[in-house]
Amino acid sequence: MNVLDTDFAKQFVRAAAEGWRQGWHECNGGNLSYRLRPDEAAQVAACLDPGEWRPLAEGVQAPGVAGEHFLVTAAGSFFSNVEREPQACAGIIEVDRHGTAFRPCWGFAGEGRPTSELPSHLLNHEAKKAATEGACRVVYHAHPANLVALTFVLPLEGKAFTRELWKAISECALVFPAGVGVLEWMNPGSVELGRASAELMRDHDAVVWAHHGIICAGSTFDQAFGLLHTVEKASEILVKVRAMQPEPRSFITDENIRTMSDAYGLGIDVA
Ligand code: 2HA
Ligand code: ZN
Repeated sequence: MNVLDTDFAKQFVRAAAEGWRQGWHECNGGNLSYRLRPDEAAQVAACLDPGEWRPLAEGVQAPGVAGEHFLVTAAGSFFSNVEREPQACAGIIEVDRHGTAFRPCWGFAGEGRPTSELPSHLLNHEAKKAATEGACRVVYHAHPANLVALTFVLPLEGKAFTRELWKAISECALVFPAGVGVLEWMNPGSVELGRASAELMRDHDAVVWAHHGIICAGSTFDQAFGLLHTVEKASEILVKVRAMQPEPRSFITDENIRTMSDAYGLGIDVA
């Protein structure tokens, strides 16, 4: 079956196009990856044309995703073009059986290569695959403006940052009861950023990158996209509230969050 006719590729293209329409992907900002199910890899096997093996990155090992196929955005590609030119803006890679190398198998038309954030994507996939018994398949990185603005004024610490988001709209505690992780500014595309994110991804589905953006994980495109959308919506509200009134008259209290946690079985420890 043609790669672009598959359900996973269609959903990939739709998520990228929608992220662009949300304004989260200036220039070549952001990247997206999907870990193919074995039946999906088999479905497209006839279209794959493997190239040379290349090392993942200096010292990077991801044995937890050895042998897996990923559909990923291409380095330098614009999300605004994914819908029009998916074969140039994305491609399929296969990770070798040791988890230390990859080879391009489809797409990346015109000398393309996988995203500069490939170490982050693969290390995050490895962490989430292990933490979710294989359920997690999507990793999505974007640059939403309100969230990035908040990283200039909120403490760059997961618990405190999460509390601010939970206090903004009820939806947050429901959508991410495990909270968000937060990292101070680190070099984009670096292995250190990938490793630090993957460490936090064991306990969270979203990690904020200060003065840069956010990386989210989910078992489906809707889940990863919806999580990112919810974090950004709460951030927009916080930015507006703080601009209007530094001391808001009311907000969602710890007691309110406890009530939601009990009502919906969220397992949140507000202490
Ligand atoms: O340019 O978003 O973090 C792609 C990126 C790097
Ligand atoms: Zn980025």
